Amino acid sequence: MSEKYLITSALPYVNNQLHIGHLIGCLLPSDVYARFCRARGRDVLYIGGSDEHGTTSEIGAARENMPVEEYVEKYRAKHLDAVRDFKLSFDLYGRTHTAQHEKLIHELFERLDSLGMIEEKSSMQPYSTGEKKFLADRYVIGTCPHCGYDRAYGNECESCGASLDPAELINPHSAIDPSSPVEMRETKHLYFKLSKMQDKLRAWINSRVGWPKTAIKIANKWLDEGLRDNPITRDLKWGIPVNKPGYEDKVFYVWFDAPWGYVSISQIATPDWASWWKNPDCHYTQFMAKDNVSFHSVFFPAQELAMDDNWKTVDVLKGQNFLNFNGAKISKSTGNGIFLDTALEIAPSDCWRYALLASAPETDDTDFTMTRFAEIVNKDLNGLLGNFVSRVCKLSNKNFGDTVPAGGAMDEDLAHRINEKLAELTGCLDACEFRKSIIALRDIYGIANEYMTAREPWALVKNGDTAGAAAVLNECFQLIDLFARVSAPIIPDAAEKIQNIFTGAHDLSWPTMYEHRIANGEKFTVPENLFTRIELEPTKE
Ligand code: B3M
Ligand code: ZN
Repeated sequence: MSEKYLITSALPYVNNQLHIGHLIGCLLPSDVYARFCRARGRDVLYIGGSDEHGTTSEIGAARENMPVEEYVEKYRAKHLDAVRDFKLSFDLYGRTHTAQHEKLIHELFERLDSLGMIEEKSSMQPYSTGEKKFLADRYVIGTCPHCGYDRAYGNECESCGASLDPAELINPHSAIDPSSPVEMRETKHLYFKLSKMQDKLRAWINSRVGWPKTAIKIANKWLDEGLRDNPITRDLKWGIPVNKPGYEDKVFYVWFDAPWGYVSISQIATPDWASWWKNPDCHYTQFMAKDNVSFHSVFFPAQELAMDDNWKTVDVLKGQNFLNFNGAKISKSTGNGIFLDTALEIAPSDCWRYALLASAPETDDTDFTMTRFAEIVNKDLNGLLGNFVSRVCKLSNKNFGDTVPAGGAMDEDLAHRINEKLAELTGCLDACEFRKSIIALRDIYGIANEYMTAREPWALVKNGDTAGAAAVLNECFQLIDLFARVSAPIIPDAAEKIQNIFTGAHDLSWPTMYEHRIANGEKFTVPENLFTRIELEPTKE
């Protein structure tokens, strides 16, 4: 039986158009890894979807003056377009507002409650006297006591970055109804007894390998500060109703339900879901941006471990740093960044996939610019890959017709150099180190180009060494076949086009060694250019 690989990508909130930060933060690395694992014959379950609950949906819907359900549908449709257009190969791109998800959350809550892991506590919470209801922290607006900014939220000030408690705000009022003042009143909430999980979680974290430094640091910071019980209910209407008497007006906190979306979406994706989720031998990798790391490294596994029901916890957590654009944060409200609905007007998805992976913010926050984008596409994809394929096919077609010219034994020196890089590329993809993977992939393209430049098949033809020219071109066709296989996880469209050059059926399985698979005399077609150069207008630079 082949090995089981569970791969999840963080579930983006459906409150905005996705941008290149989402793509490189979780969607793209997870897709490349899933494709790579499948190409190696692993049994993959690759899950993503929309995070539909939480205040961001409720506030967004109020802002656009539409019912939350409609608002969620509107943005989910845009996200689904991006999933299709950027060739994200999810087994299911699901959602959290489903009956299945609600059923699961209710069962899990009951389980935690029965184990004594849930506690009811009273606390002072912001209450809108005009609207006569409790407000989530994010719904309270007032003046920041630290910097004086008058539109600070109850949980944080976006001007000075201070994290706030709503009771600290000066002149607090409701975000929805600014005429309504807010005061602190007593109310009860349910808490998950996270503090009880301190030792178990510490041991669990210490047993993880292959996490990026940033992710380990975040998890350890929480543990070092001492885990505190945290409230898992909220005074909201939109969300999963709390299945406990006395909590009819409340819903579960979005971060209590969202990570379990990976499970409920898996349950909808396949009746066989437990062979990943309840299987200790399954290998589980999660992808997310660093602001999601604490929830995935502390809160979610703490719940899983607390239940003691053999839930699969994450083996490798890949938390990316942030991608900036032109030196500033990507943001819909400031308009800074490239959004996925318009990115394809600039270049096809393969170009974004490759250039973003080459710029993956794996060790630090990274700046991305259009100049950088154009340079990468023009040099690597158009130059090293596209031109090579095109030159080999054209030169061969001109001198030998539409069949692959006869070759002989594999060039040993070439094979040695290629195999070295192939091992490097395989190791990097296995470790989900995407920037390094792109360097190794580019090196493979580069070695092939050097080979052709050194052997000069056009000069051999000219000098009458037809057999010599044929042998070199044959080797180049074998390299083209290799390109398709090793490029497929990263640039799937181009890989498919390259594969279609040949009339024989050659799978895109991951190669362990460079091999000759293309038969002498196999028919081929000269493809259209695989890539076009990106010429930037001066204003876009
Ligand atoms: N929706 C945060 C975000 O969109 C959150 C991730 C949930 S993953 C289970 O960045
Ligand atoms: Zn402030």
